[in-house]
Formats: sequence, structure tokens, C-alpha cells
Amino acid sequence: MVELTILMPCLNEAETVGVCVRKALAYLARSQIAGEVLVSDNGSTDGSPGVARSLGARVVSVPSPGYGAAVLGGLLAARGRYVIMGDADDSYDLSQLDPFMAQLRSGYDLVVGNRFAGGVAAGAMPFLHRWLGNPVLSFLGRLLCKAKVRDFHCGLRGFRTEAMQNLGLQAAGMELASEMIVRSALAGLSIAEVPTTLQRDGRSRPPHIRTWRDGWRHLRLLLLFAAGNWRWRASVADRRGLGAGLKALRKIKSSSRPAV
Ligand SMILES: Nc1nc2c(ncn2[C@@H]2O[C@H](COP(=O)(O)OP(=O)(O)OP(=O)(O)O)[C@@H](O)[C@H]2O)c(=O)[nH]1
Ligand SMILES: [Mg+2]
Repeated sequence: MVELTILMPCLNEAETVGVCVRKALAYLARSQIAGEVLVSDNGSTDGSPGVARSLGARVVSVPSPGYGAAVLGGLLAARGRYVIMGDADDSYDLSQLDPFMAQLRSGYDLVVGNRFAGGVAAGAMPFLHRWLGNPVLSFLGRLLCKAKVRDFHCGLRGFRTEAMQNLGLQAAGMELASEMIVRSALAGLSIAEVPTTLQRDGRSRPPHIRTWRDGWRHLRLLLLFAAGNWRWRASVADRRGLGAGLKALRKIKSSSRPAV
């Protein structure tokens, strides 16, 4: 049985995917975990899949574009009981996954890294993401969707594969990171956080993330879920209210019946 799939979404990361695959394989060997390294690629033109394959990773080619599509393609192809996923840009330390494994083995469905607790290296995260985008969106996520997670956008996270496959995740873009947490919280899955570090990525070109477009997509997703959740709660409250009203009405009727 494969216990762990280490999954990496990848788009044109030939500079760094190799070192990530090596670290992940070394972690599996050192920890004596029956596992696999899976790279989910959707359209790299720089030879990333070949680099990953040559070092021992399994590669799945996903036809649709976007970070979310790559993660979901990997989720479908994963053979492990658990998945731990992380960027292929060498910003997360894929050789230090023990805290994630410990929480998954103890029964948590979703284990999300917290970079603010573990440490963000100088220059690893743009100022705007570090001090505005991430804290504000994570705060809104906690407030609107009742998910007790402090770093909604951390790309290093682990989960029970079957639980995640059953959630009906859909987002094709970066906002999948938020959707995964929100749907898990609304479905009542157990969620843990572990401190993790973020290093400067090892590539020479800019990241795929686009601050304003992706920030807006995260925000829109939170608002849509919050609105849906409120509607659902309101309808439950209505039904309860109606039930209470009917009971009260019956009481009044029975107490006003003449005694015989
Ligand atoms: N397959 C695939 N992977 C993607 C896509 N967009 C991003 N990725 C991968 O997803 C991971 C995260 O993307 P990054 O560009 O590092 O974005 P980020 O980590 O949110 O942003 P930074 O923190 O600024 O690096 C990387 O491994 C990318 O190669 C995509 O459209 N398709
Ligand atoms: Mg990254």
C-alpha cells in the first residue's frame, strides 16, 4: 500500500523541480514511508516533466491550465492514503514533512502549513502578500467561513486523499488553496495547522501568481461561500422557526379546548 503521495503542481519549473523531487524522495527513504513523488504538470514548455521523470517522479499531464487544475489532476492520480503537496519552486522544505505526517497519522483530514508561525525568510514573500493580502484574506476566511486557519494560502499542506476527493473541489486557479480550506471546514473535516518555513524560491523568473487578479479570486470565493453558508443557515433557522411556531400553535389550540 502506498501511504504517502508527495504532490507538486508544476508549470515551467525546470530550474527547481529536480531539487524538489530529490528532497521529497530523500524524505520518503529516510522516513521509511511507502510513498511516491507525483508531479502534476499542465503545459510546461521548458522540459520540467522530463527532469522530474528522470529523477524518479511519476508525472501526470493535466490538460486544463491553472494551479487548481494541476492540484486537482494530481489529487485524482494520487495513489497514497495521504497527500502532502508543495510548490515545485523550492520555496518549501520537502525534506521536513514529519509534522504533517504526524498529524495525518493521528487522524486529521487536512493539515495546513503556517508560514507566519514557522518563519518567512527575507525576500521570500512580497511585502503586499505578507502584510496585507494574506493576513486580511485569512482573517476573512476565519470570520466568514469559520475555518480556524491562519495562513490560508500556504501551498504546503497535507490531507487524507479520500476525504479531499469527496469534497467536490472545483477552482482551476490559485483560489483552490482557499476553496480546499473552506469546503473542508463547512464539511466538518478535522483541520490542524503546523508551523512551516518559506524560503526564497530557487528560480530566476517571476512567480506565476498575479497579486491583484489572484487576490480578487480568493476574495470572491470567500464571499460566495459565505453568502451560500448564510443562505443555508437562514433556511435552517426558518425551518426551525416554523417548527417552533407550529408547536406553539398546537399548544394554544389544545389548551383552549373545552374541558369535558
Ligand atoms: N501546473 C501548474 N502549476 C502551476 C500553475 N501555476 C502555478 N503553478 C505551480 O504552482 C506552484 C505555485 O506557484 P507560484 O508561482 O510559486 O505561486 P506562489 O507560491 O503562490 O507565489 P510565490 O509565493 O510568490 O512564489 C509552483 O510549483 C508552480 O509551478 C499552473 O497554471 N499550472
Ligand atoms: Mg511558490
